[in-house]
Amino acid sequence: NTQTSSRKLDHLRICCEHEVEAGSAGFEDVRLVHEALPEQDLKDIRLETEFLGASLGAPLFIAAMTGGHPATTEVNRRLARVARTFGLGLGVGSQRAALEHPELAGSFSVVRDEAPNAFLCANLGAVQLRDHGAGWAEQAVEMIDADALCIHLNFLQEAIQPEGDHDARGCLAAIAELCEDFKTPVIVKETGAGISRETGRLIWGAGAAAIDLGGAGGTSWVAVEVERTEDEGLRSLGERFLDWGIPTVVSLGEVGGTGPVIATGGVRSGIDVAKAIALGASLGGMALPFLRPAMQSDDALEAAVGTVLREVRAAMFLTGSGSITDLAKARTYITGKTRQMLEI
Ligand code: FMN
Repeated sequence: NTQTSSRKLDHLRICCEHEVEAGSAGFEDVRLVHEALPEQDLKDIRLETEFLGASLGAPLFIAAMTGGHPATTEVNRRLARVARTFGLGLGVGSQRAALEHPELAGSFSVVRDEAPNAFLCANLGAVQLRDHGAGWAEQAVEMIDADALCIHLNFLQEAIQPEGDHDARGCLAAIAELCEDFKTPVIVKETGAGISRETGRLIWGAGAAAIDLGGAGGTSWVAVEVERTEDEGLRSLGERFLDWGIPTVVSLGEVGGTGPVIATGGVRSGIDVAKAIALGASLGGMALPFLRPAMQSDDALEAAVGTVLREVRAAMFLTGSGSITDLAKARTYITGKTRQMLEI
C-alpha cells in the first residue's frame, strides 16, 4: 500500500536528520594485534574475496536500505554505481511496497540497470514470506535479477509497534520451505538485534546459505519508531527497548565462523570491517554511514566508500595480512563488557 511506500521515505528522512543509533556494537572492546614487522607492501595487499560463489572486490557489503518510493530511485542508483566501481555486494531495502504496487519496481530494478555484474541481494520480510509464499520471493529476486535473497527478521520493531506483526509463528517453517527448492541462495538477516547461537542453528537447519547477523549497536529501528511516533505508549515502550539485542561483536562470537556470515550493525570504519573478519565474518556490512553521502552525490558516496577501503587495507598491512584469508586468521584482544558477554 502507499502507506508502506511513504513510511520508507519517513525512515530515510529520520535516519538522515536524527540520532538513530543506540547502544554499542562492541568494536571498541576489540583490538587487532599489531605486527611491527609486517614484511609486505601495502599496495600489494589483496582485498578481493569470495562470497556465495561470487567474486567481490572487497569484503564490504552495502546493507539493505531503500527503494519503494519514486524519490528513493536516485539513492539506489548511486549505491549501485559505487557497488559497481568497487566490486561490492549491495542489498536493496524491503521490496514489499513494490510487490504490492508493481509501479514502484523501478526504484529497485535501477540497481541492476546500473550494476549489471554486481552481487545484488533482494529483500523481503519473513512475515511477508510466510503470508504471501514463495511467489513473492520469486518476484523479489526477478525484480532486480538478484544473486541472493535476504529474508529479514525484525520482531523487536514489530513488538513495540501497536500495529506491528505480533504473531511470529510459522516464519521458520516458511524459510525452511523456501530454502528447499529455491534456486537463489537465501540469506537470513536480522535488522539490529543480533542472532544468537541457538537461532543460528535454526537458520542453518532451515537450509539458509548465509546469515547477516544485524547486531545491536548501530541503527536502531526502535529509535526510528520512537522518533516517528506521536503515540505516548509506543514511545515509552520503545525507550525501554532502545538497548535491547545482542551487540554485533557478541553475535559474531555466537555465530561467526559457523557458515558464511555478514556482520552488520554499528560497523563504522574499515577497522571495524577488519575486526569483524578476524572474528569470523565473511563480510562487514554498513548501512547508515552510506545513507547521507548516497543522498548527496556520487562523489560523496565514492569518497565515503574509498575511505573505508583504505582503512581496511591499512589494518591488513599492520596485522601482516596480505589477503582476506590471512585477515581471517589475525589475532584480536577482547576486553570489557564484550569479553564478559562472550564468556557467558
Ligand atoms: N534492513 C532490511 O533488511 N530491510 C530494509 O528494508 C532495511 N531498511 C533500512 C533503511 C535504512 C534507512 C537503514 C539505515 C537501515 C535499513 N535496514 C534494512 C537495516 C540495515 O540493512 C542494517 O542491517 C542495519 O541498519 C544495521 O547496519 P548499520 O548500523 O550500519 O546501519
